[in-house]
Amino acid sequence: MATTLMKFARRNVGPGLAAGALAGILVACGGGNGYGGGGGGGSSPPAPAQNGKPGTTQVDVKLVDFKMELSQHTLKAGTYTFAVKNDGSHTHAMEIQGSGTEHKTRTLSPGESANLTVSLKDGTYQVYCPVDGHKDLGMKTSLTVGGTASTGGGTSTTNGNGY
Ligand SMILES: [Cu+2]
Repeated sequence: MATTLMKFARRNVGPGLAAGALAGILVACGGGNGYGGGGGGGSSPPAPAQNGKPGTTQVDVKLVDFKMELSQHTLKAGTYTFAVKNDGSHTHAMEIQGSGTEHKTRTLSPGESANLTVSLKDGTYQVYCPVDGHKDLGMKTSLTVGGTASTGGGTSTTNGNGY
């Protein structure tokens, strides 16, 4: 019996593979935790992949004279590490303010960088350089947390899952 099965499997290795891959994708999309059958195949699922530690994502911030460039302007609520780099020729810093919180890096000399880890709740945040006058020169931008995903439902959407 076993040999018959093996023969069968071998004969169908070509289309069998394709069918298996399809089944794997279906299982993955259904949210079941499969037996590792997928094994991280080359398919790209629609959900964003969490790399490494879940819940901590890096946002790159570049400070130049006199602008602030964020790698992302829309985030989900969660904990983020802002990797701030001063690429300008003046001293700069990054400050983030909103939803009742306020955090800032130390003042960075040209070429220096600093990391700032912040827990962000839904809301709109101002991100700017607190060095005198730089904000008015254009070193400011905004960051929206949680705004895009939830259209309806009000508060219930953000309660349960801590993503
Ligand atoms: Cu500045």
